Amino acid sequence: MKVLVTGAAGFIGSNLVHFLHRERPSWKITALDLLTYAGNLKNISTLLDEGRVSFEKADITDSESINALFERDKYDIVFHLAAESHVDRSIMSAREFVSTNVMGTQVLIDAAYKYKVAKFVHISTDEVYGSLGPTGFFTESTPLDPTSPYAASKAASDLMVLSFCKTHNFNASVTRCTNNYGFYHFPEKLIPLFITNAMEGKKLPLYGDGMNVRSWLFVEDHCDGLLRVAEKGRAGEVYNIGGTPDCELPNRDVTFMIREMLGKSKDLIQPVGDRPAHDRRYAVDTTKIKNELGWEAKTPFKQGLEKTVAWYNANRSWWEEIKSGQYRSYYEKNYSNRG
Ligand code: NAD
Ligand code: TDX
Repeated sequence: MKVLVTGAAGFIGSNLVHFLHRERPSWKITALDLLTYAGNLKNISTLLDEGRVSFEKADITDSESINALFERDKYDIVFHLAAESHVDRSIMSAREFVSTNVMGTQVLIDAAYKYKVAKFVHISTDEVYGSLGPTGFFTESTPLDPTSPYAASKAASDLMVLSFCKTHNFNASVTRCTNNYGFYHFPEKLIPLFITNAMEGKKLPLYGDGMNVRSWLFVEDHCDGLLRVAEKGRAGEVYNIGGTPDCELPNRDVTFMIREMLGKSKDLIQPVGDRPAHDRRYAVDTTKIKNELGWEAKTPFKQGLEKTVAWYNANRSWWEEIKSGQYRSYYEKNYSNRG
């Protein structure tokens, strides 16, 4: 089986490459990534060094390179994760989000359709549904109502994929997961930022009242769901993927748990100005993937968070290098005007 993973040097993509290599050792995996600020080859370097996975540096918006690759390799399955993925960056500038997330997805599905890829898995997000009130869950038929430019670009790409299923009988499934956490997570998102800031004795900048709720999914559980969708998911269908029942928490509680696990004082928490149009709550109904594909999240939040904290403790050089580089200018820009 020939498999392409796009965004394979990013957080979820690199975890997926490790997972697929472990679970399906006979598969020939190509890891594709442009290596933007968020891509880091170190995430998959052990597999690359041992020649177990091959790497292609390519831009998914470059149709010539993408078509040449598909013509050469004739993939059976494509897992599409390459994206601009950070909401705060999309608020500063939306252009790259439309280019990569919308145009890049269109280039990939054109190539996958032309070169007869048997299965295309498009990795999307629960953010396309918008913001929930204090109760209820997003189901796969909840209308799309994205808030941020990031979420709008993901919604557009989902609809483009689903249109190919309807128009061309393209065999694609769309997955919409909740917030992931785990190893190799770029330290601009809440959990890795707060773990690493706490380790450095730096403030934990909590947006607004800290009561926005997210539903946390351990990245390995997510990878297991993606493999099931690739092998058994139905064409033209959307599958929500979410965490264990204890995973839905206000940011304030997640911050508290991180601080406690690292034995840091309450003074580290710093309330800062809110994100514009900050979605209040996300939570997904996962009945469909459970009933159809037998998938359920396995990792309780506290256990996953402990493993994640231990990983950041054991891999300081990985994140210290990121935080000392060009990422610093983004950090200063994002947090300097929040008061
Ligand atoms: P990430 O930002 O860590 O990784 C994205 C990767 O895509 C990076 O390695 C980057 O170099 C690569 N990339 C960006 N532009 C590219 C281009 N033009 N061509 C080729 N590669 C390019 O993101 P992530 O958190 O791993 O998210 C992966 C996917 O999952 C995204 O599609 C995202 O929307 C989705 N998702 C993420 C989460 C989450 O909690 N992290 C939740 C829901 C959905
Ligand atoms: O410094 C911070 N302080 C803070 O309070 C940061 C970075 C975030 N937050 C809050 C905002 C959110 O309520 O924490 C919550 C999580 O924020 P992010 O980690 O930026 O994630 P979110 O905006 O929820 O989006 C994530 O989940 C869905 C991913 O970044 C997306 O790629 C994914 O689609």
